[in-house]
Amino acid sequence: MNHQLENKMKTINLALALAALSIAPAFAHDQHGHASFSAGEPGDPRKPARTIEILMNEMDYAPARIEVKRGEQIRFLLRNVGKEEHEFLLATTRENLAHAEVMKKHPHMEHDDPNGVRLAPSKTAEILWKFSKAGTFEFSCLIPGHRDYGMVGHVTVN
Ligand SMILES: [Cu+2]
Repeated sequence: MNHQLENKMKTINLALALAALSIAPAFAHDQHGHASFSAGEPGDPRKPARTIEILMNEMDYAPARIEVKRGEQIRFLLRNVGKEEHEFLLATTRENLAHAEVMKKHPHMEHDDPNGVRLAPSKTAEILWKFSKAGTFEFSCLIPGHRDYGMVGHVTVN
């Protein structure tokens, strides 16, 4: 390899390393030390919540589209009715796609963040979430391949 090409390769490797570092984690901490999330915040169990049941299967969610009002709390009742493990990760599309790249390298990453869960077949879980931000968010399964096959749903917050 000539010197010029070698230097070019080094630059590319550095750029890739920096890109990997800039991938946002599922949540970050703000200046007060509180976790902050892209799709709102964990719900308050003392406050009212609307329950929405979501079935997870190969390879989709039902329903795959929901609408909520800004500030509304939703109790997601998640049921894996499929034959494989599936996830429900609530975030922005951008964050989920970045997370999916990480999961290609670490497909068995465990999730027990407040905004997501991984469920074995026939298991159920609940996620209480407050949609404090307006916008369009998504829930998806980031087990390699699943999102591309259709495991993505959308939440519109008005
Ligand atoms: Cu899945």
